[in-house]
Amino acid sequence: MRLRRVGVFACLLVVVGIAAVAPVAAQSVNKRLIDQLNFQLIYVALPLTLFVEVILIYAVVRFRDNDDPLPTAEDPALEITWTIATAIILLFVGLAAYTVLASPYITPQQPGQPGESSSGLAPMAETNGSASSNAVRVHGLSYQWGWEFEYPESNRTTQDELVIPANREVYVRMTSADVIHSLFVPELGLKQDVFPRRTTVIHTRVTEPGTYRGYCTEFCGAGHARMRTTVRVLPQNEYRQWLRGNSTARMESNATSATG
Ligand SMILES: [Cu+2]
Repeated sequence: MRLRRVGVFACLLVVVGIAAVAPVAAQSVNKRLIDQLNFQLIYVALPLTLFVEVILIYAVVRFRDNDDPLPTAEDPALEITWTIATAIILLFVGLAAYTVLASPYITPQQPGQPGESSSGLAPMAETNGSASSNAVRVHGLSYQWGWEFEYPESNRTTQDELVIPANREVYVRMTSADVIHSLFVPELGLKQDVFPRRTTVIHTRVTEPGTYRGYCTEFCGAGHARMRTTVRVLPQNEYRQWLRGNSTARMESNATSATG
């Protein structure tokens, strides 16, 4: 009777635990993939943890006052069962993780061969043959201690701010002017190291317009802690306006400086 009560309590804990870690709506495709994987793993891990804990507590209580313990009896059937059960669980974890890792969003095709892009923001070749032709491409140059982003569709460059449209495929091709940096945007599930004389790529599609914080997660010198980025995600029409508005402004300022 007491055991049944413990069982009911354990089931309640599982339900409450799963509800507590249930993912809220993800802001990008990348984040959704990562959240789904975490959720799947928790589905497996929570009941297993409770199962082990319940057996442990039961054994401690049940055999707490045993003056004459018996040696453990061999039970081949039981041993084979738990070996196979463990193998099935590990296989599930491996497959679930691999499916996410193999996604072109989580692991985009990286062009970063040494010497391929040795000149900073020089025009870069297409990353991915299968990428849709209307994907947005941005070039990012990291340095001690900041970011410069260049938008090939216009003349615009931004400092420490990446501006991208929502609901479009986005590729950010990045390189470093000096040491190793990285771009980490936790809320969007993005994290990619950036190397000098190499190109690495972030591939995403953000579903929720908004402003997200980005950090450098490779220790890159005295200013590392201050190396922050803002990712501003605009609705598509606002993004087009932003691109147009700025390129005009730049052309005007170029014309002014040319005549002045
Ligand atoms: Cu850095």
